Amino acid sequence: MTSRIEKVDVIVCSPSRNFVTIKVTTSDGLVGWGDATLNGRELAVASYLQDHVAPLLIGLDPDRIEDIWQFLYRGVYWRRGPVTMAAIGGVDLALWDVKGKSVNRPVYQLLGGAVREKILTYTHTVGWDIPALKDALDVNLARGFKALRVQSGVPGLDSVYGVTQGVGGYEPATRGAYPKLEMWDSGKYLRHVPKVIEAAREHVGPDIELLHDAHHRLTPIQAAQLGKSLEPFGLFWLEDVTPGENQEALKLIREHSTIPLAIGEVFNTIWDFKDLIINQQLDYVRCSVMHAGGISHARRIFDLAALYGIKFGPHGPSDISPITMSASLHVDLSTPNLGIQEFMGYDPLVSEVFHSSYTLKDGYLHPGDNPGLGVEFDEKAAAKFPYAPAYLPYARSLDGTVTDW
Ligand code: EZ4
Ligand code: CO
Repeated sequence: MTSRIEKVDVIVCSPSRNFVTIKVTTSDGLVGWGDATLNGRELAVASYLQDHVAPLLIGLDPDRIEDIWQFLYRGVYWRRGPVTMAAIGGVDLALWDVKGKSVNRPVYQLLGGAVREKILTYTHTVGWDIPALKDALDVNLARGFKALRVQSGVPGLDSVYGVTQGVGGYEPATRGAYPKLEMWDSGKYLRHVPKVIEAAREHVGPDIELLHDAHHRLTPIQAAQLGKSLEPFGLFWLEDVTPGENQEALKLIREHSTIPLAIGEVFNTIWDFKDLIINQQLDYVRCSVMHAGGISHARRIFDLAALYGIKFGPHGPSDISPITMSASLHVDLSTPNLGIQEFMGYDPLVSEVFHSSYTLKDGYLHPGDNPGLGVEFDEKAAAKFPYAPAYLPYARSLDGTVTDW
């Protein structure tokens, strides 16, 4: 007898930071877990799911993942955008988890099986100044990482995205009802960052991959200058140099630099990437597997990229839950054109709620062989950590103008 979706629950919890989790229960008694976290807009996605999606899912056949995806995307007149696509992506993840559990296989086996033994991974390395950065590089090298994202403070600025000044890991969102203001100046950044990357390269030697994220801050010509100035240091990629809305900008950067470009952690669909891919204006597709509509849709983007020799490097920050992290790993393990996987890591409280089967060894991740996605959500533990408003910062330039964070 065909299985049916019997129940859909949406749980928002905050073990150190907010996560939106979907629970799909089937008439066979299977439970699938999906992640639909959108940093700073968690309740919008939760309402989208609870009020508008959950009622539509009841009674559907959970095996029909693609048909449900089409129904939630094409079947709704108002399409695309981060809230919609996180919601659809979350449902997609939960349904893949159900399917894996229904046949007792890890999801990567259903995607064609492993095409590699392990997944090259990079993590964040931050130091407010260059000596602190060198210490942080040593710590991450000792942890076994073969690839490191390098970010530092900028003299004359009090705070910089991606960097903490005190102890403890970097977490971009801060709790409270109002986003924190950070001041920004691209000139100061551009004059300083080549020294940082040069020092990092000197420190780690030629065989460690280094990455850097400009976080949408630059104008096209500033980005071209940055690409040129960082070229001697052999970066694996330079990420999000300009805001994603103006895709023509990357053409200009290409004319001036051979630095590999990664973009798209805020993109949601294949349509956001289409022109960049077919015009070969990027080298790495950066979307998260959940924010780009889940495994079903993200894989289509990665396949399109493969036609052009473009690789993918899924977004893996602390603000997507371990369920998306694991979903990425199943895709990474089974899709030929993987470049690298981001792994920012989580606060220890997160593992009280999310019990994950993936492993990290010598700088490589593996999703493990548990059926489904391999992450179980502990509802009792989650209840101890209720939603707490938290927002990403926003930025103004030194004269007070709102600018891109
Ligand atoms: O700042 O996910 O490459 N990674 C990143 C992230 C983003 C956060 C924003 O919520 O740029 O750390
Ligand atoms: Co980024």
